[in-house]
Amino acid sequence: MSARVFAIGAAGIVLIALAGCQTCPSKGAVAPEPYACRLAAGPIAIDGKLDEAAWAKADAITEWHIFQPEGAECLFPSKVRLLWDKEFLYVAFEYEDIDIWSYSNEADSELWRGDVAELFIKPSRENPIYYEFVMAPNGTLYDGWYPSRGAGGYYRFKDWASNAKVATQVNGTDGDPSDDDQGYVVEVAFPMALFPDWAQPTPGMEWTFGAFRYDYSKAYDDPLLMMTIPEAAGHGYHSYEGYLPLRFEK
Ligand SMILES: [Ca+2]
Ligand SMILES: [Ca+2]
Ligand SMILES: [Ca+2]
Repeated sequence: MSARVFAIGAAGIVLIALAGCQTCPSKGAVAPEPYACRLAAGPIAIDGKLDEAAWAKADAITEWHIFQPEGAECLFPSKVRLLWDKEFLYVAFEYEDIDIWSYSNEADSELWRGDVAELFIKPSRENPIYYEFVMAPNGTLYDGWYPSRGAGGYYRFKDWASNAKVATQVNGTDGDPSDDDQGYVVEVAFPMALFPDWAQPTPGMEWTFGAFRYDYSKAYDDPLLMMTIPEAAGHGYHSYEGYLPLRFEK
C-alpha cells in the first residue's frame, strides 16, 4: 500500500490535493463527529452475517468521498459500522458491488489490486503508530503494523500478523463479470491485544480511523477509490492527519 501511494510522486500528490474530493450521496445516517463506537451489546459471531443484535445498535457511516478518479460518481452505496468490547474491535463493511473481484487468496499479498474493504486505525494523534487492514471479498487479509509512516510500510511490515478473525459473504460471483452481483459483506474482529497497553480503550477514549474501498468494476472506466475521510492530500490513505476521531462509548 505504501509503495503504491508513495509512487504517485509529487506531481500526482499536488493534482490530488487540487482536485479535492467528490462526496457520494448518503442514505440515512451520516457519521457523527466523532464516530461513536459503541460497546457491543452481546456476542458477535464472525461469520459474514450481520444479524447479531449488537450490529443493529451500531452507527453506520454512509457518507464517502471519492479519492480517484477525479470527477467520478459513486454508483454503489457503501456502509461501515464499528463496535468494541474488552476483547475485540469489530468492524462491518457492506459494499454494494455489481462486479465483485478478489485479486488473490494469498494472505498479505497486494490485495488492493482488486476489490477490498480497508481500515486504517491510529490509537493516538501524538504517537506515530498506526495499523492497516485490507480485506478482500474472498476473506483474504493483509494486516500491517507501522511504527511510523516513514518506517517502511507494506514491504517491511506485511509479515506482521494481527490474528484478526475475518468472514465475508459474497452476494454474487467473485471474479465473473458476465453476471451482475449484488455486493459483499466483510465482518472482522481485531483482538484488542494487538494494540499497545496504553491504547487499550476505556469509555471516552478517542482513536482516529479511516475506512476505505477499492471498487474495480465493469461499471467504471477506472477503479474507484473511496474513503470516509474528506482529505487525501500528501500521503493518500496514509494521511492520518485527516482520519476521523472515533470515541469509545459505554
Ligand atoms: Ca455475525
Ligand atoms: Ca467491484
Ligand atoms: Ca501481515
